[in-house]
Amino acid sequence: MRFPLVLTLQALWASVCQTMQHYPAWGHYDVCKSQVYTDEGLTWDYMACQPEAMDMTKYLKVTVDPPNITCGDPPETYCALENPYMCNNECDAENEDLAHPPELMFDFEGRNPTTFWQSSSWKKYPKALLVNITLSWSKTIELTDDIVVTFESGRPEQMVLEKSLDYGKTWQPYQFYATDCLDAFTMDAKTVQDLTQHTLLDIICTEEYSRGYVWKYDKTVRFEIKDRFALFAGPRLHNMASLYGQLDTTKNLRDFFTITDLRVRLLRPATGATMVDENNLSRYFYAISDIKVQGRCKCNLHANSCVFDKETLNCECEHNTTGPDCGRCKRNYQGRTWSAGSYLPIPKGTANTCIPNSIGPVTRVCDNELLRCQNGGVCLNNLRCQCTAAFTGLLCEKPRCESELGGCGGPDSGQAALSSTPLSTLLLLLLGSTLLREASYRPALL
Ligand SMILES: *[C@@H]1O[C@H](CO)[C@@H](O)[C@H](O)[C@H]1NC(C)=O
Ligand SMILES: *[C@@H]1O[C@H](CO)[C@@H](O)[C@H](O)[C@H]1NC(C)=O
Ligand SMILES: *[C@@H]1O[C@H](CO)[C@@H](O)[C@H](O)[C@H]1NC(C)=O
Ligand SMILES: *[C@@H]1O[C@H](CO)[C@@H](O)[C@H](O)[C@H]1NC(C)=O
Ligand SMILES: [Ca+2]
Repeated sequence: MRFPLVLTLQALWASVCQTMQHYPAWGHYDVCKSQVYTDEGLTWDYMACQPEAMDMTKYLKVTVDPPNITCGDPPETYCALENPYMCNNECDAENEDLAHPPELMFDFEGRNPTTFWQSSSWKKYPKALLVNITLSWSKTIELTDDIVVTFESGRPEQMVLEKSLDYGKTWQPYQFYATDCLDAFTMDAKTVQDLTQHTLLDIICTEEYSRGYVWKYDKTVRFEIKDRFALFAGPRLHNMASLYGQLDTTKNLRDFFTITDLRVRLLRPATGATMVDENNLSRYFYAISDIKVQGRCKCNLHANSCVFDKETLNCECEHNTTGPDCGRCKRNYQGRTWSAGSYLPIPKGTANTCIPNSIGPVTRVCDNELLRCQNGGVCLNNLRCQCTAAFTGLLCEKPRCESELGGCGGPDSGQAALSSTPLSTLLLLLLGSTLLREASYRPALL
């Protein structure tokens, strides 16, 4: 019996691996609950869930500081950075075709010519040309992809990307950008490739996106989210499970990718390789055609959708939670303290639902922190363990065959091989159900 079982195992494992590779929804946590048949009949099974990642620029409010730094009031003509005799860039706030308001950083791009926001020129040189572009969501969001700022002008020689986690009250730098990091910020130049799992949260200064005259062809400035994810999930992000596991247990890591606001601080415009031409300052300005921000509403794994209503984003909370981020229990559902859902165990996570007050002092059967359900069992609402098909008992401590007539059979039986082989939970589940189809099934006595 053992030999064919091993073959089945290998076949199963191969098909599990294939499913994981070809099934992009793996680990997406897109369902909050489902109906399941258990020993007690039809019940709800609650799972950790989160909204889809989306284009977050549709839901932001943009502020440019100082307020009158946007070009066109009064109208102005600009010259090209690489050619001071080419002066055909006109800005006039009164003329729709020649105006460059902030909204043009977030409109649909892909048309030709591009649409862009533009600042007035560096007329007050050598006084610094400082501009803040602040993006506010009034909602906590989690970044899922690189932030990409595309410049229509040359990329700035100095800039800082900042983030806020408290709706703009306090700001922390995310990344520094300069042609010369040491000179501009007294920081050593690094790239995201220099980071490791241990230094992932370091704030670096990079010269990658500010260099020299190549700007005509390379216009983007990035904040690399995916490269940071890859430190845990592997180069092609195929091991998202590992990343989710880390996010679950490390608050700092989770917070690093969480924001309510972003700020691009422009500190010095592109001047080219040469010195600043004081006779023709119309060559120096900032212009941005596009800013990309991909992310999802932070709902603490208690919602799979987030709606934009009355100009704000709100999680549609499940699991009897409430609040903009599902950050507390609903009234009358405070039977135990609120906690965020958990990505673990993979793939369905743990919902950590809020429970009614009336249940009174709850007798906790299981606990997710200590993972007391055994043999792959999952703790449901701290009230009971949901065991895999091969196990039973309050904490799934008993092999199911023990409660059947004749016990578990000899050491060569399939069940014995099963329980002595360390296998993933998933595999156990699959295998359990195939075995059960053959074995006669009897509900266990609790
Ligand atoms: C830009 O924001 C920073 C704080 O993030 C502030 O110190 C600075 O004064 C602002 N600059 C402008 C031009 O508003
Ligand atoms: C913006 O307004 C301030 C104060 O009103 C003024 O000092 C400054 O010159 C203005 N800047 C531009 C570019 O118009
Ligand atoms: C800048 O150069 C252009 C092209 O030669 C010229 O029309 C313009 O007057 C110059 N501006 C200044 C301030 O010299
Ligand atoms: C919330 O509470 C109601 C009433 O007890 C219950 O029917 C429902 O299933 C609960 N929902 C969740 C997600 O726990
Ligand atoms: Ca645009």
